[in-house]
Amino acid sequence: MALKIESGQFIRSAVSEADFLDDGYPQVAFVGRSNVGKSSLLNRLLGRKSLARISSTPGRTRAINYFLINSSFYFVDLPGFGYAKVSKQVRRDWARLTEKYFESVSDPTRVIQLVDAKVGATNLDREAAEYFDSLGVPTTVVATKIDKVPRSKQIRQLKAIRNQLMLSNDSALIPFSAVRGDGVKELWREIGSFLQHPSSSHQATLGAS
Ligand SMILES: Nc1nc2c(ncn2[C@@H]2O[C@H](COP(=O)(O)OP(=O)(O)O)[C@@H](O)[C@H]2O)c(=O)[nH]1
Ligand SMILES: [Mg+2]
Repeated sequence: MALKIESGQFIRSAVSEADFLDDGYPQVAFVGRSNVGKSSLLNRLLGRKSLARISSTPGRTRAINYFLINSSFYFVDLPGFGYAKVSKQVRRDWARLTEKYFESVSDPTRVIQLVDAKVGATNLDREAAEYFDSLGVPTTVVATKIDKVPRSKQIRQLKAIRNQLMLSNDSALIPFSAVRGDGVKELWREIGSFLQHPSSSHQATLGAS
């Protein structure tokens, strides 16, 4: 069943913990390296070009951007990590904000981790996957820009990403193209099943520590 987007609304940018939202709505958090295709994916999922563009306006690329969808759940656009052009200090600040987000959020959270299908999973992607795993946050991996990988190489490339991220065989790896629309239905299905049964494993893990 495809979720119908009735409304999507930019709520706020958070640059520090004080601005985080934790008000009872489930949160679907999107993460990935800069340039991985996150804005394009969000635009494609929401069918609203103007929404994800908000995240790329100056001052907001390093922030956590919250969008309220259908007045019932959040899309949380986390800052892109591993952007080569920024200083180490700025990179650390980004990592810190993301860590603070996961440490403080108590609402059910699901991570959608984006990996570039053509580039494959980098060390940073792998570190991120290990981090979410250590937190016990359920993660769905999306291989973006699949249209850039020749059909004959897709299976091999997806398998490589699985290995690099040490994904178990039963966890989803969704090939996605913002250009062609591949994977849109599959990703909405994943998000929809999370929203129907928001997992409590994240809180259980955090509560235990
Ligand atoms: N061929 C192709 N290019 C894409 C796709 N998604 C994004 N891109 C391109 O990749 C670049 C980065 O995309 P963007 O969505 O801004 O990435 P972000 O930095 O993660 O938000 C842009 O030039 C996009 O046009 C895709 O599915 N297929
Ligand atoms: Mg972007």
